Parts: sequence; C-alpha cells; structure tokens
Amino acid sequence: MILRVVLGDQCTPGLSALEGLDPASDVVLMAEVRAECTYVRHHKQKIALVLSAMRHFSELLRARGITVDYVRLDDPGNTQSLAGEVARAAKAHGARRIICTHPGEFRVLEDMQGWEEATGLPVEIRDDARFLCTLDRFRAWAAGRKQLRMEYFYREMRRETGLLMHAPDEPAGGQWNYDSENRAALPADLRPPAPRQFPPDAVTRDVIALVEREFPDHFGTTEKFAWPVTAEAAEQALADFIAHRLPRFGDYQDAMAEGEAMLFHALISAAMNCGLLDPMRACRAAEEAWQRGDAPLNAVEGFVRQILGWREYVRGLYWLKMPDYRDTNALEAHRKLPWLYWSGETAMACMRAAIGQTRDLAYAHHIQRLMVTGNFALLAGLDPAEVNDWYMVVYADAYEWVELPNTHGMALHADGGIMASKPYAASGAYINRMSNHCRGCAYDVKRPTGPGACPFNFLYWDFMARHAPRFAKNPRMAMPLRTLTKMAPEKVAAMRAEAKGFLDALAEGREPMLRGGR
Ligand code: FAD
Ligand code: DLZ
Ligand code: SF4
Repeated sequence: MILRVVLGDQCTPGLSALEGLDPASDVVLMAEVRAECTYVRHHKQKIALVLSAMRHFSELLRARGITVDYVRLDDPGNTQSLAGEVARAAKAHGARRIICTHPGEFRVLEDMQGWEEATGLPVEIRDDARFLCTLDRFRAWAAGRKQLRMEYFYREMRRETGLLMHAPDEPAGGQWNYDSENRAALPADLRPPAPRQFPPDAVTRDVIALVEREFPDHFGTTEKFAWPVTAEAAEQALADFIAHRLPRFGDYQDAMAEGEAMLFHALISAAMNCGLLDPMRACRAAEEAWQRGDAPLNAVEGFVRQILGWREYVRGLYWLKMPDYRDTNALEAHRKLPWLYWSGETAMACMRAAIGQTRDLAYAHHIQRLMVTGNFALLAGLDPAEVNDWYMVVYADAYEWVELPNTHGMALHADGGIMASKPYAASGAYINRMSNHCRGCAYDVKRPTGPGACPFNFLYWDFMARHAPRFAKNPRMAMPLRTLTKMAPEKVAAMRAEAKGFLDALAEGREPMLRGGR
C-alpha cells in the first residue's frame, strides 16, 4: 500500500503524487493541521479558502473511488503537524512507501525530507508538474547569466509554448511586450464591472465557523468571503474575467481608484495557487479571446506575461536562491512595521484604501501591493523580514514561493537587485497619476515638505539621499539622483528631518494628520 500525500495547495486531480494510484490499495492523506494555519497567522479568509478547497477536493477524489484519509482540524488524535499526520497515517494503513509532490515552500520541503527518517519508509518527492517551467529548466536558463531578467525568460517561454506567437521567433503583433500600453489611469466615468462572487456554500460556512472559533485573533474578516473553492467555480471565475474584464485589463492594469478594489483584474491567483485552476488553461483562454477578436493584444499579452512570465519566473528564482534569499537585507532596512499596516488607521488615503480592502477581502491588486504598501515600506526602510511576514499573512494567494521574490526582491530591493535592476521607489506624484486617492486625502500630494506634505514625497527624497552612494553607478537611477544634487542642501535636510520625525511618530502610533491617532 502506498500513502499519497496531498497538501492544501495541491488540490489538483492531475497532481504528480496521484499518478499511477491504485484505488484498490492506495490511500490519499489530506490533513488539516494547526501548524500550517499558524506558521504565519494567515488571514482568516486564506485559511477558510484552503480548508474548504481541501474538503471539496477530498470529496471529488472519493467520488472517483479513491480512499481518502481526511483529517479535520478538530479531529481527536490530530497531531496538528504534517509530519505527525504522515507518520500516524503511514502506521495506521501499514504503508510501504510514501509519495508526495514537491511543496511550494522551502520549510515544507525540509520537513518532507525528514519524513523518511521519521517513518522508516522510502519517501518519493515528485516534481510539481502544474507549473509551466520545471525547476531544472529554470536553473539551466539561469546558469551563467549575470542578470536574471524576467523579460528574457518570458520570451523563451513564449517560444517554447507557442503562446501568442505567429512564427517560431515572431511574437504576435510584432512586439514581445506591450507594457507601455498598460499605464492608463481610470477615467472618472468608467465603472469596472463587478466580478462574479462565489458566496460560501455549506462546506465553506462550516469552515468559516471553525476558523472564527480556532483563529479568532488572526488578521482580517470573513463576512465578504467570495472565493471559488472548487475547480468548477474557478473555471467560472476565469470565464467571468475573460468575458467582462480582460478587454480592458491591459489599459488599466496599473490604475487604482477609491472604492474600486478589483478594477479589471482577474482575481484568480488564490484559486490558481491552491491548484484549482491550471495556469496554461488561463493563458490559452485569454489567447482564444484575442483570436476571436474579443480582447485586444495589449490586454492579452499583459495577462499572459503575468502568468507565463512573472509567475513562473518568481517560482524559479525562489527555488534557485533559497534559503539564503530571505536573509538578505541589501538596503540595511531596520525599522519596525508600523501598526497602521494592521489597523489601516492612517490619514494617507492610498494606504488606508489598500490596507482596508486587504483586511476585508484578503486581496489587493499588484500596483497597490507594489507601489502603495510596498513602496511605503521601501521608502520608510522597514525591516524586510517584518514586511515579508505581513505579505504572507494578509493575502489569500500568499505562499512563500511567490510572495517572497515579489516582496523581498521586487518591492523592497532587499536582494540587492537580483530581481529588479532598480528599486520601485516613487513619490506621491506616481500615486496621483495612477489613482484618484490624492483628491480626498488629508495630505497634499503637491507639497514636498512642511505641514500637510504628502509623506511619500519627503520619504522618497530621504530614500534617494540615503542610498545615493549605492545607486550612483546605476544608469536607471541617474535621473532622480541628478534632481537630488540640484536641490538646495537645506531643502534636502528639511525633508530628511521631516521623514525621520514622521516615521518616529508612526512608530509611537501618533501620525500627525490623524485625529485621535494611536
Ligand atoms: P492579475 O493582475 O489579474 O494577474 C493575473 C495573474 O498573473 C495573477 O492571478 C497571478 O497568478 C499572475 N501574476 C501577476 N503578477 C504576478 C507577479 N508579480 N508574480 C507572480 N504572479 C503574478 N501573487 C501571489 O499569487 N501571491 C502572493 O503572495 C503575492 N505577493 C505579492 C507581494 C508583492 C509585494 C507584490 C508586488 C506582488 C505580489 N503578488 C503575489 C503578485 C500579484 O500582486 C498578484 O499575483 C495579483 O495581484 C493577484 O491578483 P489577480 O489574480 O487579480 O491578478
Ligand atoms: C495554507 C495552508 C493552510 C492554511 N492549512 C493547511 C492544512 O491544514 N493542511 C495542508 O496540507 N496545507 C495547508 N495549507 C497549505 C500549506 O501551507 C502549503 O502546502 C505549504 O505552504 C507549501 O506550499
Ligand atoms: Fe497617498 Fe500622498 Fe496621495 Fe495621500 S497625497 S493619497 S498619502 S500619495
């Protein structure tokens, strides 16, 4: 008898751990365990989503005649760790071997590598074939390269998969990348269509009650839970995106707007990351929409680039660079994460919007993560370990393989530039250009310093001054550094003093512009 282990983010019928399964003898183990719910104190919606997806998936396997040993979180005897449950099940079923699929996080791989010794049984860890680029393929691509630029990786992936290609070396439309056409702000008279919601079914309602009981202190609320928890629902979510939002996804990919949490985004990462939706299926569906003339190329290419390019690239990078990657702190950032990241209580309208929707929906789109909360953390010099923890906690789609490169590398530049050739640092002007948040903000985006000045402004120049020597030779930083050298030294000194005063005040929970601030 072979014990086949399926983790919470492996709810995929074609999972490599299930290949060759003999329904007459083999048993699939799926275990809800406290250790996985609390290694970071995940958003309540993330736990509910994963446990509900696991329960639904176990029923699907059973309906196919497969024996599933499903351990619920509150089952008596649950040892509350993956290793403990594997050992218990192996003994109970008299297993001869254990088969599993490569996990998404380094700490789980290390754990899995100890299962052989813990159980005395051979453990086979199979590749995770749900990704479009194998880890070996990525390693081969990275070998000998000085710079690991996503764009070049993406082009190889386009060639290899034939996605959006006219001929072997000819991208559809003649261009590889339409990023420059993805930068419009949302016009005042354009209301994005409301995405399809997936209200909790009976299984999810049970799980939400369990989460509220067992993890009452975790971040976030569950009232607005609307995630797909089955492959069927994930397919409907994709179809809803392709029909109603994909055509404008390209134009407004970088836009932000007050009261518009989702704009034209796909909302599929949470489902895709736990195995409910196949990434190639999502890319092909978008390509077909373009071929039918239902969506323009800039939208479809932008979408395919995110999945075939960025998603595969960050995974490859994670496994190439771990475990040392997460310990780097190239910009020597040591400030503690201010409480406002948890409370959302701030007079900064852009931060309040991003954090508020994160609490209510376990979702913020890419530009909010990168250019609002991420940018603030970068400029303020917040400790990467604390910021990484925050991003791991607060999003329904957070798994370290994708969260870490995006946060540590792209948003914080803590890897010293492996992922991005320059830091994504921006002043309030960027946020003002891409959103309408500044109009209703207590701060003045046009003021660089002085009472009511937008914090992103003085923090930006403080960041530039702080790191000027490091970036002096980086051609992509030449423009802001030149502007800095042209500024009167007193002005720079005033902004730096203001930045320090503001951050010290935040650390003490008293933001100057926030009435009754903590
Ligand atoms: P869309 O904007 O509609 O994009 C479509 C799909 O492309 C996404 O579903 C996702 O699978 C993929 N994608 C887009 N951008 C990226 C990217 N940079 N890296 C990997 N895949 C991408 N994504 C996660 O899945 N989990 C995370 O924990 C996560 N943490 C992030 C942290 C930071 C600081 C930043 C800047 C980005 C992070 N991202 C993460 C990437 C991105 O923000 C989310 O994938 C996206 O917002 C998910 O929403 P969506 O499905 O509506 O995506
Ligand atoms: C995220 C998560 C949660 C909240 N709970 C479980 C669980 O109870 N059992 C399980 O097998 N997996 C869970 N997961 C997903 C794992 O954390 C995930 O498999 C690892 O982080 C590796 O990607
Ligand atoms: Fe954000 Fe500054 Fe604009 Fe306020 S003024 S919304 S703090 S960028």
